[in-house]
Amino acid sequence: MTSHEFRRMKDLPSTQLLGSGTPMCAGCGGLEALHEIYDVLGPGTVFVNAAGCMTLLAVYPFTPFRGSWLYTAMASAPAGAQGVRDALDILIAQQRLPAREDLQVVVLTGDGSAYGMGLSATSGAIERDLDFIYICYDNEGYGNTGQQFSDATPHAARTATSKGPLGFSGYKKDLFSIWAAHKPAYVATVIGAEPLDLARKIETARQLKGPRLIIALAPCPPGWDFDPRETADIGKLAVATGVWPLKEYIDGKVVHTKVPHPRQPVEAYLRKQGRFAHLFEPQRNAALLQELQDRVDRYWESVAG
Ligand SMILES: Cc1ncc(C[n+]2csc(CCOP(=O)(O)OP(=O)(O)O)c2C)c(N)n1
Ligand code: SF4
Ligand SMILES: [Mg+2]
Repeated sequence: MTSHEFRRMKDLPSTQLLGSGTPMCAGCGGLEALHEIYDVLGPGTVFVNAAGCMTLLAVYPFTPFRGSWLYTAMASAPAGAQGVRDALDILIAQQRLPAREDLQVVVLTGDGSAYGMGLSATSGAIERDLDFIYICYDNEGYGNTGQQFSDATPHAARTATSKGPLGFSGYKKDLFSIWAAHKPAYVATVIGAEPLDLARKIETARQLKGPRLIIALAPCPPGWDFDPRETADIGKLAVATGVWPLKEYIDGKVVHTKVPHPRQPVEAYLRKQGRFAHLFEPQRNAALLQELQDRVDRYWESVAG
């Protein structure tokens, strides 16, 4: 989003901007990444959005973007993208739309859709070689409905639906590998706190055709329980500790674009977030902390060399 567009957004009365007048959270890491992504993609973008926090960005007929916005059910965004792509192709074929005015079709959903409810529709769209970019802002839970756990929630995190002494018993699904197994045009992980890495990947994705996925880890102050001022620091720690590997899949190969060396202890990342406070208080859970560190170490050992 350009500063001009952002000013335009702020100039709107809040009731027009966000319907209920409720602003999105300060320090939203998803919004930070989306600002940066839109700076590269630009106004020739049609967003196809499934229900989640970013849905608050559009209240008919307003959005803070210059392009268009289509809202779909949680499981259906890639199907919506297929319809938009088909309509554009037909208009171009019938010379009712000049090819130079073609638009980039971009699915924008949270992890609830991308890792879970929408995965079947996504798999079908990749299979059909749909020409679209899928942006998942991954706040590791159902943020909009109060941070219930999702398929992207990390092991041991406390959520509204995993409040026990050990937090979430499951493990974060590996969406990057699930997409890569479909052999699409492009898959990348990004984070708003590393804007140069992010911008290069969005530019790469923009120039390719076919199914392309961008997963942006999205530090979420209320869901992860930290001060909104810490969003960038926590994002950088996710990378520096090796918890969020920055990588891309292109031409059939996976490349790590930023290898943290030496890696900081995972604890430095966990300590900053209330959702992991039970690992430190009332007493330190050394075994669980070690398990979390071991998982990260094993990942980096498996990709070394
Ligand atoms: C089929 C369906 N189930 C549940 C909901 C209620 N709902 C709206 S937003 C949301 C959370 C979505 O989570 P995610 O995709 O991670 O986006 P976030 O809210 O975190 O931005 C849910 C469960 C819905 N809209 N549709
Ligand atoms: S709940 Fe989290 S993801 Fe949703 S708007 Fe707030 S900070 Fe952003
Ligand atoms: Mg989410």
